[in-house]
Amino acid sequence: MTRVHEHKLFFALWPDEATRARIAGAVDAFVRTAAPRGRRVKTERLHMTLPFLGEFAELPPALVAAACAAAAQARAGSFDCVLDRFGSFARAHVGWLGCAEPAPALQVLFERLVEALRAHDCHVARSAQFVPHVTVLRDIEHPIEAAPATPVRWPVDEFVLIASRPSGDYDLLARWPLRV
Ligand code: 2AM
Repeated sequence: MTRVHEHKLFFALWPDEATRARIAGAVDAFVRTAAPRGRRVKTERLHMTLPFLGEFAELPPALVAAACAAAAQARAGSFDCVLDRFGSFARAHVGWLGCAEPAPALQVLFERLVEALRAHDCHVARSAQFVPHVTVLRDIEHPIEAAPATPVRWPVDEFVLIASRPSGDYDLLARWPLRV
């Protein structure tokens, strides 16, 4: 079957190399002990999804432009994101590393982006249920019982707009610094 909507557009937090390596290390340790079934997300693609703008047969240039204009207006400060627990979204068959207590500034960033996107007539998928997480496993067979992880401190000072290609590769279209 041919999949048509293979280009995705979404905002995200994009870890620096050191944070990326620490997340991968935490996943190594978790996989060694919990041995969950599933496909590991490649280290170079690990990210935290912020507002998701949709899936498309072709990326709409007008939407990309509107998303960039909205992002430029969304003011929020930098913060530390602490990733310290594993969990899963069983229905989506994904395992993740998330936050026991998400930084309030992360929620603020998400809400400011959603507000700015709406002001630019951009539809945001599932905007009411932001559960901060980094997906680390796909196609898991069973739910992962919530488990603490050795905390990974992720200093966050920017957010990015990503387009994913049919190949699964990500293009970083633009980045914005976090400052109030
Ligand atoms: P995830 O972070 O839980 O894996 C690119 O596909 C990113 O967008 C993924 O990281 C994925 O979530 C998220 N995503 C995919 N489809 C989505 C949808 N319909 N609504 C919200 N987020 C979605």
